[in-house]
Amino acid sequence: VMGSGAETVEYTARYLQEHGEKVGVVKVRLYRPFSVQQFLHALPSTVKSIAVLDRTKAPGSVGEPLYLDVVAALSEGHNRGISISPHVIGGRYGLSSKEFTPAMVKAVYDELKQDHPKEHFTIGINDDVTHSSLNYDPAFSIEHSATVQCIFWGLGSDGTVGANKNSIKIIGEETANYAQGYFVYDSKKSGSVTISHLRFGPHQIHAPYLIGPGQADFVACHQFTFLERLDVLKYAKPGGIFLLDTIYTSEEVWTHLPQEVQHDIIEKKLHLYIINAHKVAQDTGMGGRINTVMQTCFFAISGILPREEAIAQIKKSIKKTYSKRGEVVVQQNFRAVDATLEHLHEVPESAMMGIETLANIPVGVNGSTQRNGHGRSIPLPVLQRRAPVSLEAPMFVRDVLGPMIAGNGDDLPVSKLPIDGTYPSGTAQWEKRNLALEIPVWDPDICIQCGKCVMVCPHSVIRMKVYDSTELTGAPETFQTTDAHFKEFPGMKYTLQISPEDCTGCALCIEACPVKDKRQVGHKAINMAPQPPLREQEKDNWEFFLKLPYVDPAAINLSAIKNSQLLEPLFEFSGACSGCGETPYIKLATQLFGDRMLVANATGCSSIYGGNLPTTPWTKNAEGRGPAWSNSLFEDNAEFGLGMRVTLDKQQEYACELLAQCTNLLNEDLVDSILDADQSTEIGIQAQRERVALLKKHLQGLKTTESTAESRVRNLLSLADTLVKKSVWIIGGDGWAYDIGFGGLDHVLASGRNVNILVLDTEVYSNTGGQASKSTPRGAVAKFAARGKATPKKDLGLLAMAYGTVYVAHVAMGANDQQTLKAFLEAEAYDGPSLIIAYSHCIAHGIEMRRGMDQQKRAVQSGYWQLYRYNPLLAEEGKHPLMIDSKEPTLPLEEFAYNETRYRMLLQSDESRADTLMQLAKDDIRRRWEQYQQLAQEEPHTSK
Ligand SMILES: Cc1ncc(C[n+]2csc(CCOP(=O)(O)OP(=O)(O)O)c2C)c(N)n1
Ligand code: SF4
Ligand code: SF4
Ligand code: SF4
Repeated sequence: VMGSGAETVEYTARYLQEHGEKVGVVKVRLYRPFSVQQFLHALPSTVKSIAVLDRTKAPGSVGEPLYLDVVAALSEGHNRGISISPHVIGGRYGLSSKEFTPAMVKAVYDELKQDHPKEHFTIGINDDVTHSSLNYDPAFSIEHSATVQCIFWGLGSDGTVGANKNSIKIIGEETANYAQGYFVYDSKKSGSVTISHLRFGPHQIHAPYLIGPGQADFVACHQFTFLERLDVLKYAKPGGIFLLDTIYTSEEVWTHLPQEVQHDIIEKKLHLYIINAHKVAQDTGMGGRINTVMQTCFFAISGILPREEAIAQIKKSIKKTYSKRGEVVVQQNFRAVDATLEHLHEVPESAMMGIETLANIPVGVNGSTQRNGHGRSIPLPVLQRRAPVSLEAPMFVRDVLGPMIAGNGDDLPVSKLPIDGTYPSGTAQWEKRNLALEIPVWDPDICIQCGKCVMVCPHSVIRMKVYDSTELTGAPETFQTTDAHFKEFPGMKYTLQISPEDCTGCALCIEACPVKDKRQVGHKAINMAPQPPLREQEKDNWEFFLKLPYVDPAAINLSAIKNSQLLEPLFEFSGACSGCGETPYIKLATQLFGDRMLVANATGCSSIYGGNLPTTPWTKNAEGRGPAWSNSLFEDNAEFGLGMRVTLDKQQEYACELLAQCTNLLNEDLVDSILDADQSTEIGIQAQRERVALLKKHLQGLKTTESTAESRVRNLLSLADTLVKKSVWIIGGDGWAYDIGFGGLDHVLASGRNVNILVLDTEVYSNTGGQASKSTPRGAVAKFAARGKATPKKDLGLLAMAYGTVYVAHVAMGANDQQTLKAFLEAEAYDGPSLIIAYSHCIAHGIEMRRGMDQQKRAVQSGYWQLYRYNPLLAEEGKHPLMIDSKEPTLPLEEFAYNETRYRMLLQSDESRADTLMQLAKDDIRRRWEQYQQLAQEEPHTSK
């Protein structure tokens, strides 16, 4: 074996040797050049059989690379007269980041003992297709009994991971113990589940793998809601400690635990400790940061250090970390530590009602009553862990995506996975992450039905519909409705509805609502309220709402925000950060063009929240039409999208040829109307769709025996859909567009082809943690620009405008949603390359995310971000192609910039440099404003 698995094999071999087994391992440290001599020298003459492990797959080869080298080396050894000739088998391990544990190593050694071991095997997956995998016992462990193994369940950005890293540092540096930590995240950008695997102990730790099921001495759950959907206690070992953050008291908590959790606690005889960490944090001025509280609990009860020493170490670490921020912060943290110890309780057995009897009740029996130890009649648990996805979800979602959502994807057998790697769309709707503590509540009496809240929602959670009153039959009692105020829909009803289980609580919608109730200060037409009491009711309302029809896009003028927001989004519930500034733009594109859209997505945040397993937010409408999406690479996305366009154009051209050739077999009027169709409007597109449907029906009914005609009909049938206008979108971030994919982007802009390029400009590489790109403006702090970026932002829009044939728009939804909508419509309508550069606020900016849209407004008011549209069509009409849509800057740049940590940081660390860069940044703004004014006044010329 070589590489990452070697340590695990070595220490398992040592363990097995200590237990009398005759096993060993050769670690290959230098692979090339492969030294036959050294290898043979390392093999003992007694060796009977060898399993060669490769962490790679060489399809079509006789075996994997190291296996082939070993077989060849032994053969050469034989030629050189070395007499050993062991039996050699080869196996793959650790592919797709699969775990490789001592249990798996033992299975490999066990296989070698067989009379007829598998010649080629896999370990760590359940391959029920080729049956090459070896079985192993996951309970096998080689960890030293003095090593304490701990698991922590947290929610991305709740501080759990940071606190654990700190614990490792404290224990590793300040005590004689060894420490180790692994951190496992799911694929969401934030709001994700994190599992920290920590080991501590007096002996060196050689365990480069995660803690296995049933092996943890200590399990902490920092989010109570996880219990309802995740098997948090699967890691706990009998007699272990379970620490739970909960709002319930010792007396109350038991009945609020799902039955499966109760069973685990009883069967494994776990010690249950509880703390109301959020309350302790609030009361001690720590706000929502529960990390110090939970860390203190861990130190107090895990037994790794004596309690007094542990608390002293925490306080020492607090002093070291926070003294720079002043004594007030240090004392605040000390108070949190002391208050934690006062509020941390072990739940006594007497509070675990009817504990012995309950242990015998099978899971699934509930709702009845039972006498507890004090003779009181108490209700048996009514809660059960819910399935990861609804039982109404399609089978593939239940059987394959469900286990992935529950964190058990590695256990899926190979036969369950799609054979060609394609996954269905529309799957994010089944996740129901229930992240929001508070959700918006609509006040229909004061709502002006403007659609602004719907437009900004990054997660497509808040939606509005206009419908006939007859549709209200069967509506839940709490379903809210009011008269619609749309001139296109007289006498109709209107509802604004949110999906309570998909809302992330970002509050962007609340901030966007322009209506303030004059009678009630602080009350708007939507307002935040706690989610738990509303959840069931709003879930029913949402389900009813989903069944109401969407309006026909052909029946409305799409250029008004309120109309556009009646359209169905075909991008929903993504795992982007709560309040993300990128996703509202993508959602808007799908509302306008989603049923005929093809998307080429660059790598970046948008490819992660867009197409990472287990689910995808890209979805389809009731007719089954939705965007076709694919992600190629970071560097080639523009060309990838251009390829889609060229292919479509070629297919359409061929379809037209075939159509003309088949005229004699078809209705001539139909053929002509398809070939001459005007598809510049939604009405025109829908009419073409109907004609193409008719054409396909005709073609399916045609009986022709003549072979040329038969093949034309067959080909035309397969290409007919390309006769309906398609919209190609090339989407990515600024790292892609300004930097790594710029060469390709420029090539595509120059191609003249009809593609729409959407640049989600966060001004940094957001997905990889905020590295500077050429879009990062002067003065902003980013990774690789730690002292504030010294050079100005590249003007991508200006470069594109230089062609004269490219539609270019610079937009910021939070500053001017109407201009954004206009730009999207114009870009798509333009028969050539279009480039929309969209300002996207981001967690990387260090802002209060709920104020993201307001920050966009400030960006425009200060001139930091200009709004404009450059439309080559206007030049053809003799008009100015460049329209500046923002006003001359009025807001001092500081009032935008110093709202953001990325600018404030420099002010704090190096005020004089911050001042210098701020001055230069202001000069950049002034120069750009003057330059654009000049451009907008130049005599128009046609370049096309
Ligand atoms: C050629 C290449 N280099 C680096 C990466 C790693 N990588 C993935 S996403 C990303 C950053 C993307 O930044 P940006 O394009 O600005 O999009 P954002 O994440 O901000 O939406 C990087 C560097 C990669 N995938 N390919
Ligand atoms: S709070 Fe955020 S996620 Fe929830 S509906 Fe409003 S904008 Fe959407
Ligand atoms: S933003 Fe406010 S007024 Fe406008 S639709 Fe939403 S709730 Fe109604
Ligand atoms: S763009 Fe920023 S806010 Fe949006 S998902 Fe990426 S990191 Fe999060």
